[in-house]
Amino acid sequence: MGSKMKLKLAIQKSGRLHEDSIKLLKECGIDISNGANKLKTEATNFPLEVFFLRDDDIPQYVEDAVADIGIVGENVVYEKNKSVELVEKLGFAPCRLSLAVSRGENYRDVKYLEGKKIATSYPSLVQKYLDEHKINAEIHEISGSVEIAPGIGLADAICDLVSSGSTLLTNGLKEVETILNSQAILIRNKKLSDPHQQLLNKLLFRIQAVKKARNNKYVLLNAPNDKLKEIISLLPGMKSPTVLPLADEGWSSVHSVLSEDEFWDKIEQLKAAGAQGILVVPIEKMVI
Ligand code: PRT
Ligand code: ZN
Repeated sequence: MGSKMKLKLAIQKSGRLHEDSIKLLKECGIDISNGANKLKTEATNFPLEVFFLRDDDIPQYVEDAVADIGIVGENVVYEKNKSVELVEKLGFAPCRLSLAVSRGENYRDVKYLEGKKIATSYPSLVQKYLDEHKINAEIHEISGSVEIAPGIGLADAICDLVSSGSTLLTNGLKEVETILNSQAILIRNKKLSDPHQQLLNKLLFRIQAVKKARNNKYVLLNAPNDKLKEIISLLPGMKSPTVLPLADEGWSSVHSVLSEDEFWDKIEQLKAAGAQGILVVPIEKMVI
């Protein structure tokens, strides 16, 4: 307790989640020195201690309260099935856990898998999926290079993470079922003390502001006054758009915020409605 109390965060030591985890902390205004071979480090401006671990070990560490919170892929959390709580989806490292078979196979539905051999690093998620679909198949657990298993006769199908799909493609495989959609998430120990929970709330407030900012853009445009009403009706803004008169009479400058998913549609509509000189600027933080 007191001023020395720190929140302990576990992140991946190296790999696909490492950089984005560090970047997120940075965008939350938290400075950590990231020494290459360090096991742990401390933030200089937030009561946070950061542990660098293999991603597979993070759920266990958080369950055991060696770390209070952790950043890890959903796929790992659900495969390990540890007793931890999801705090927040973080939006990076998106991928899916999918079943794939050789491209030449005549695959119709999951019944294809009955009596077959499936190679995977995710035996428990695959077993759960098979049980749900009442399929009996043999799971062959391997820790890496799962995608070569069908080609060398080790298995009839595989279940592995896919993002672009190019690994499947180059190995002559086709994706046939998705069993889980995954992204990086923040997890927490189930029994955090009140002071730890308060620190987590503080961190979470920042993370949410960063996430919102990433999903939104600040838009500035010029509008002829006779089209102003139509243009404003296209813009959501935080409350409502800001409208300022331009030196050029008959024109106004309009400022607003647009979310990433509706962005291109809106820009087209704004142009069609007579908007000119449209500027789009990234937002650093967004607190609503
Ligand atoms: O050393 P450590 O155990 O910590 O790391 P790791 O090697 O186990 O994990 P790492 O760094 O490879 O991945 C960490 C996390 O990133 C995973 O648990 C996922 O949550 C997430 N992630 C996102 C991915 C991918 N995308 C991904 N494409 N993890 C792995 N892949 C692999 C996949 O296994 C396959 O080999 O990439 C290949 C497929 O990619 P595409 O683009 O060809 O489809
Ligand atoms: Zn791992």
